[in-house]
Amino acid sequence: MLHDQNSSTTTARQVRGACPHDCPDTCALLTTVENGVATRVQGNPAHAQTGGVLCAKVSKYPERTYHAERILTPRRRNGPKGSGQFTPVGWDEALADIAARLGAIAARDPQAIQPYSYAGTMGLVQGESMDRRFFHRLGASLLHRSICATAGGEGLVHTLGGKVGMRVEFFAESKLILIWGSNSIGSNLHFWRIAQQAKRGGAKLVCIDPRKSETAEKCHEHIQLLPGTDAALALALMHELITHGWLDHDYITRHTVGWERLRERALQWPPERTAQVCGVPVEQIRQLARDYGTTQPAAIRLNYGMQRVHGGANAVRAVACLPALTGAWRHRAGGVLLSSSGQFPVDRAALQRPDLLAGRNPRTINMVTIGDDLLREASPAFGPKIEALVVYNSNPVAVAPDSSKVVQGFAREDLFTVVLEHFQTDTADYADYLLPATTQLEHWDVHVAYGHTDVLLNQPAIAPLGQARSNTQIFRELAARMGFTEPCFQESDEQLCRQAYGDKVDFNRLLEQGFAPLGGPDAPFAEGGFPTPSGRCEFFSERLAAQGLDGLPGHVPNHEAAGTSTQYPLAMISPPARNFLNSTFVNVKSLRDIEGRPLLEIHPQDAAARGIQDGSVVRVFNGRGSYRCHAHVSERARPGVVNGLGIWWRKYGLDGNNVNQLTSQALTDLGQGPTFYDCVVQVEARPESQ
Ligand SMILES: Nc1nc2c(c(=O)[nH]1)N[C@H]1C(S)=C(S)[C@@H](COP(=O)(O)OP(=O)(O)OC[C@H]3O[C@@H](n4cnc5c(=O)[nH]c(N)nc54)[C@H](O)[C@@H]3O)O[C@H]1N2
Ligand SMILES: Nc1nc2c(c(=O)[nH]1)N[C@H]1C(S)=C(S)[C@@H](COP(=O)(O)OP(=O)(O)OC[C@H]3O[C@@H](n4cnc5c(=O)[nH]c(N)nc54)[C@H](O)[C@@H]3O)O[C@H]1N2
Ligand code: SF4
Ligand SMILES: [Mo]
Repeated sequence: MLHDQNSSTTTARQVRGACPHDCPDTCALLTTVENGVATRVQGNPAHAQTGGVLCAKVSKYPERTYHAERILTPRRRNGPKGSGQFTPVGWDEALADIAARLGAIAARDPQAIQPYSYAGTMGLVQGESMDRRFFHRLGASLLHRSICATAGGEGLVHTLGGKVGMRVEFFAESKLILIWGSNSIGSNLHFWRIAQQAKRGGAKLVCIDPRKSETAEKCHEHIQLLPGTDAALALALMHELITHGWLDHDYITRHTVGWERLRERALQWPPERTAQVCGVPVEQIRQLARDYGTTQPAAIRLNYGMQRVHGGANAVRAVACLPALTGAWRHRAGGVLLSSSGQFPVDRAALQRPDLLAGRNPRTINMVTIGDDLLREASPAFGPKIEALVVYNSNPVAVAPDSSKVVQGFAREDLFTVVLEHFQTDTADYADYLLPATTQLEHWDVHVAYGHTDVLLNQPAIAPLGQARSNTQIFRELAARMGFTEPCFQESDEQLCRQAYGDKVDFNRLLEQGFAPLGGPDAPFAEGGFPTPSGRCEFFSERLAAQGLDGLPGHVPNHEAAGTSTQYPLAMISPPARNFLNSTFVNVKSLRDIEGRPLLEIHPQDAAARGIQDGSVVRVFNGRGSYRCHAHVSERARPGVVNGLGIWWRKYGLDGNNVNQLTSQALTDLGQGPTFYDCVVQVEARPESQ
């Protein structure tokens, strides 16, 4: 018999939580706990966005939590750097030594200490509270947390004014949905449920993606364009909207800026030119424009897959202009959604306490270029050499681009590395100290979402396993040992949860229900009111122009465009595998078994030209490195583009590496983001014995 969490008389109870993963859906969880053991993790049926359904990955959360390989005691390195050899050590000894080592570096220059974290948990408390306070107080270098979304984020800021857009639930009423740069079935499952509702209501679904993904094959139409050509496609759509008069002139006049200039730009992109650039049939572009220009309400679900290229921000800008041209925003089922996270009223200053910097202004390291930066010597421009790294909520050795540089950096004998983790990841292998962290079932947290607009609370379901401690607890204790006496280092996780939203969200409601909708208008920009400086949708951005940049969205070719190199004639993208979440879950056997082994999808024509058989071992290489894996000869890949699904742990690879051996540290047009999908390679048949 199951009882509510407030009942203490039974042995089985259900605890309300939130999925911590970097996924737009941020599901509400219900964890069944029997005799102190979490036996089942389910979707909370009371939460509309979750609808009682979780993805396959998080349904396996107990398997991950109670995994035999969980790190449950602190460990100290006892072999060469990177060997992954450790001996258990007590918490007191580990923390005292870490504090002493960091203290000695800080006495010379605290900027030689580098935090490195991302969204292993998206929780505001375990991800961006006590940790930030600690590093701010210390005066450590700051980190530009750019590895995912900064290009798209900047694109939105300079067009719509922020990470704002349609309410996801209203896509159900749309009559045309463009799923653009997103494999929703794999990485935004709960949006796909909504798109199915729309489909049943007669909506046409169009997928725009270089890969014939699980989602692309289930849409009515698939535009299989070359990577990094989305802005060109959006400009051609504008060209057709203009030449056919499919425009809402009233909306344009009242709620946009820069129309005349955008018009001139778009008229340079007739479908014939665009078809060449995008590598798709011209009629497909015309049809897409006709559909978009003549169907109301029309909605666009963008995802970050289309902004991991040189022109990622410009592409997002170009697409985000479309709904203002047709007046799609007038309908609650029209507009665009990339991320909703800008709508959450988080009190980050209270959580992160930047005031603890006390007037210091440390340098900022971009997490995308950690490979190069770990190898840099001290210089006036760079500042001190990085002497210590503290990694948590991230697995950079597997996920950061240009891995051979990253590995070389992590392998530095003179680098002191502390890793807070659940498992011995590729990054943990390089730790001097590996500290056991709690999972979402074992700690408090409070969440934003980027694919809906509900706040979620996560209450701990079980006690920490073994000697695991939460990130917050580890930073609290390090602070104490470093002599940081400010009262903010004593605050509990529950206090931090309450501070995140202050009085903006009813905490009692979160405690009782597990979630609380933010509210807000159904059709946010029906009457304009964009959060830009002009209050309008900015086709032309004065802010960009003032920086000497193009004020209009334009097609910015890839750093490494498909077909531009004879040596490396194929473009490679490396989108996520459905059963992993970035590099999380790769070590969960039931999920790894579904994915099988690291694969490179290659089109039958490209395979035949190279004598490559399905299932055989191939070598994929470019000037940065070489990676062997198995070929999957399949029309999931388009001609000229190969797909290296990610993100496998290096240690599961044939040669102990992964696809990031090939990706580059080059940055995007705005936001200094990564360009994982802007990469050229050559592929050759390579028998296993070689
Ligand atoms: N199962 C699963 N879910 C995930 C993740 C995961 O790893 N696995 N990752 C999470 C993370 S970190 C994020 S940021 C979110 C969003 O994650 P995204 O990385 O946006 O993931 P996808 O939705 O798979 O979108 C990627 C799609 O973009 C396509 N693509 C690649 N290059 C281009 C291009 O130039 N143009 C266009 N139009 N499409 C392109 C790829 O083929 C792929 O199908 O999802 C999250 N959800
Ligand atoms: N080639 C290629 N590379 C990519 C991408 C791609 O599409 N292709 N995608 C990029 C994108 S979009 C992203 S967002 C990044 C993601 O990169 P990361 O944010 O590094 O994501 P993960 O690989 O999932 O690693 C998160 C780690 O955090 C740990 N963790 C989870 N919860 C906690 C906790 O509470 N405490 C501590 N201490 N640890 C915890 C997990 O065990 C896991 O090992 O990768 C990027 N890299
Ligand atoms: S990973 Fe995404 S779909 Fe899966 S449970 Fe978490 S939020 Fe939901
Ligand atoms: Mo991401």
